[in-house]
Amino acid sequence: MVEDASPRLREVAAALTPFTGRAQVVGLTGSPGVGKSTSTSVLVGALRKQGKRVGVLAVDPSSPFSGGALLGDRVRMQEHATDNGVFIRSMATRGHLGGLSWATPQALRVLDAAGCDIVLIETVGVGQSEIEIVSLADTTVVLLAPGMGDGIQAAKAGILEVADLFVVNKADRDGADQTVRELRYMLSLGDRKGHDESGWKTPIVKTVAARGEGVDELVVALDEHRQWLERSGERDRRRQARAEAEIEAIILAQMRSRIGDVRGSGTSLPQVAKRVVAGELDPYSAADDLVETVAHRINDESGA
Ligand SMILES: Nc1nc2c(ncn2[C@@H]2O[C@H](COP(=O)(O)OP(=O)(O)OP(=O)(O)O)[C@@H](O)[C@H]2O)c(=O)[nH]1
Ligand SMILES: [Mg+2]
Repeated sequence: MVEDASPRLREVAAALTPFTGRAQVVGLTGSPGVGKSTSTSVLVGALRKQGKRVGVLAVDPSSPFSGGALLGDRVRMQEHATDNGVFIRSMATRGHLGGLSWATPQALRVLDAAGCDIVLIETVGVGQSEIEIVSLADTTVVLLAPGMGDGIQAAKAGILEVADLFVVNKADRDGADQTVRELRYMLSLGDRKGHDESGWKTPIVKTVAARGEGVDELVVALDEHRQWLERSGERDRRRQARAEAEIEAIILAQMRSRIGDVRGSGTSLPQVAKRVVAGELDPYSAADDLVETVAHRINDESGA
């Protein structure tokens, strides 16, 4: 229903709400091929050993396919496929649904209400999706690999600020310690500028995901972050911001889908635009008229 944007989703979301808010939402992001899926899979294994129920959303913002299109991921996740304590879904969000921001929070709500203790969201770090994952996750994990110049790139892309936790994966390769040093140095610069007044010291975990090495440390770091989020009140602050963003997205989507509606009252985007072009109306007044009309329309529809 989430993927098809079913009209009944509204009803379902309302029914699920009392059961939500329990899962720790962990976003994993990083450049293509850095080892996100491999890490996710071994993380699932480690979390299952602790008896945790785990949800996985693999979000591919560039793929027009949905419903489990990331074949590579599915193969890698195969070992968890028959485990009732694991739910895995590949989602594609560009295309008909338009953006990570729309479908992913809904899917997240479903997994949360289904009793997942932790939900892992994997997404390729391609600019916008990094920012979007941050607004979704309680804990954002940024993965890097040695020899990709990732340390420097991370600093440039503003990733240092969004990461709660760094993973330097492929530590079996040359240059892993160098990458860790670069990161540590750049994080220390951030500290001096007062970036981290909140009291969380961003850990850097070295892993060889392909061999499962370092994963226990990663699990510990994730749990420490969860505890810190609760203690510091930061979790609630982040969730407040997340809810605000979600509500805003819904409002904007509702507005956007209706401003072009030419039925009825004669106030629609093309119509007021025509009057602006003709010099009969200024764009600000046109916007005011349109917002008012759309608000009435939304009210009428939800009242009906
Ligand atoms: N040497 C080495 N290779 C690894 C390690 N972890 C993963 N790989 C390999 O790196 C490749 C990419 O791993 P994935 O887990 O698919 O990476 P990803 O970040 O999910 O990739 P995309 O989803 O395509 O962005 C695979 O061939 C993995 O086997 C590691 O620790 N060491
Ligand atoms: Mg992957």
